[in-house]
Amino acid sequence: MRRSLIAAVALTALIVPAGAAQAAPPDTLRSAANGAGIRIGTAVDMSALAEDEQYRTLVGAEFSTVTAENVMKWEALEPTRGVHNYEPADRLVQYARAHHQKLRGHVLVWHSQNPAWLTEGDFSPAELRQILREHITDTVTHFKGKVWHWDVVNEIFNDDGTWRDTIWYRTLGPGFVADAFRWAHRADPAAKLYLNDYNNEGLSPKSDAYYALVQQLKAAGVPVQGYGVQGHLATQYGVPQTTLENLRRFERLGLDTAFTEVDVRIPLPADSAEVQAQAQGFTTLLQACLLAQRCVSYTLWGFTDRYNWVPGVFEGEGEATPLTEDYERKPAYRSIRDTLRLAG
Ligand code: 9MR
Repeated sequence: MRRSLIAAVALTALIVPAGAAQAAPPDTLRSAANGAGIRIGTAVDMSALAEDEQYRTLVGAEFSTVTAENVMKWEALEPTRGVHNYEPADRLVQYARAHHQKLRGHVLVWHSQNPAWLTEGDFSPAELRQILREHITDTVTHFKGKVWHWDVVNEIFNDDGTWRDTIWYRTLGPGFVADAFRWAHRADPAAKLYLNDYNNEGLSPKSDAYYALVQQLKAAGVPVQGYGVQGHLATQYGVPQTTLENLRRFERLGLDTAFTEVDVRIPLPADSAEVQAQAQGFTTLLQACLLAQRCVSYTLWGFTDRYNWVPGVFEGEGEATPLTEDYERKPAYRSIRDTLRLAG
């Protein structure tokens, strides 16, 4: 009796992500994801978390991992050179701990949302490399032990597989990627270090570029551990069909995989066919995660249309998340939940 109890506890510890089970109310994405053995996440808008009680409750109830939508980006962490503002990010760290959630760190090296002092600074290559090194070391050290995954480099390739022309590539050449992973690993050896991009779900020139890069990094002993697929879809473009095949080839190189920013935007006004297509978009990516061997998490880039980046960027498009502005569940919510349940 006692032995089987111990065995049951041990088994539960193996299949349920640690700390996730007790905090998951029934009939949530979180409880369904626990059963399926993956983490479910969302990007978090820190103003909404502070001001909107319903939002705050849902982040804790529905998700087992969180990502800062903006407050861990360089312009937020170091708006003035040498003056750091970790406070909003630290609030998310505390929230995540209180709700037994993992934290995805987003993002260390990107071409966007960098502080003006950096982009307008006219630094030499040696100075810029030193600045990047300090940024990565300081940031990863500050959050050491609190971050599950770091998105180390974000959106470094164009869709055709060529290097994106950024301040990093232009000034430092492609070697900044290996440097970034090495510096991050040195500062927190336990954090899993990820590449991250959009339009890299399926087999494509862009994902081929990542595949070749991972081969090179691995051959050089660079600590790269994850391939992050953002998963920003749009109903008018359909769903990439080769996602599972793509995840598997990265897993064969020894990487974990994760969906990091999933949403499915719709040209407005949305008709019912598009609402169904949206649900399908979410579940097709989720099924690829569930069928892959090492896909550890599926993160939504926001879970309610009340706070969402899409209308500000894509004119005439929106409603990209599984909950309405009033927190009502859409077909997408039910499809994600039911797909997770069936896998459990
Ligand atoms: O959702 C973020 C939005 O609030 C910011 O204004 C925007 C600035 O570029 O970044 C958005 O998040 C992006 C993420 O950091 C990286 N992948 C694309 C996301 C959507 O643009």
